[in-house]
Amino acid sequence: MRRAQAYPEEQNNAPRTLLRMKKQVKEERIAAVKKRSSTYLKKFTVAVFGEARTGKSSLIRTFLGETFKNDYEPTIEDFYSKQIVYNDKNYQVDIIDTCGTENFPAMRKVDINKADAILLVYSLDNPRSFERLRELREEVFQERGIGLPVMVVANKSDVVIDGHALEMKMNDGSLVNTKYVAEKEWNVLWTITSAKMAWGIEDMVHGLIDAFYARRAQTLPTKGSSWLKRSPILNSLRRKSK
Ligand SMILES: Nc1nc2c(ncn2[C@@H]2O[C@H](COP(=O)(O)OP(=O)(O)OP(=O)(O)O)[C@@H](O)[C@H]2O)c(=O)[nH]1
Ligand SMILES: [Mg+2]
Repeated sequence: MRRAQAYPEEQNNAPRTLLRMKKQVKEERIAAVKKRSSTYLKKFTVAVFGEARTGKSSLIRTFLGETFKNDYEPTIEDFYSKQIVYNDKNYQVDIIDTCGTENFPAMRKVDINKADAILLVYSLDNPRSFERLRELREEVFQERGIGLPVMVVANKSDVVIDGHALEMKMNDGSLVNTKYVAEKEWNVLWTITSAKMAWGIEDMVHGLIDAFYARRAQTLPTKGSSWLKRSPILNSLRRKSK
């Protein structure tokens, strides 16, 4: 009986075809993992503090895509959530809006401990609102140390007439450059916004996310350290924070 014989070319191509198939399967697997990690929703919680009427709720509303309101309604405490895509990653940004009219230190402590990042808002037409941030920043540092990104937000930039607006006259009569004080003395981030004109709000949130991941990558041990090699959880955290 005659047996079907493979042609010599087919015999030679068989290992190559197998290799190609293996490569294809591997590529499909990598693509699936990449897709899964980009659709994975990272939760990011921001707590917003500052004096009454500085525009905390207005900033949040503008971030959520709502229309700006001229009328004022004091906040007790509110929670908001929005999903955003930033640098090909999906985030669920949870925001804690706090009360500026009353001082609730116990509530603030709880909020600080829930947060991945803090916004400290002052209004460019109210120097006292900037002075108040000094104490708030101190509370945050005492509670969470330097590991938590803090951003000072100069809101109501639409009411500012000239470039000297960042220099505010304080109660003691001194002229203070608020950006300089925030960045150099308090060691925090600083940004400028207008909730009314929807200026700078995306940059504010993106800046906080960047700072959060930069800090997290810094606080994790370096790749070469021996105990890290034994820690798959820390390794995967490092990969996620990139
Ligand atoms: N011109 C201008 N007005 C603003 C801006 N942001 C807020 N306001 C106004 O400032 C007032 C206070 O705004 P809110 O957002 O309620 O202030 P808040 O900081 O949440 O106040 P509390 O909830 O009491 O702590 C309102 O009348 C707003 O319309 C802004 O960027 N520009
Ligand atoms: Mg409010």
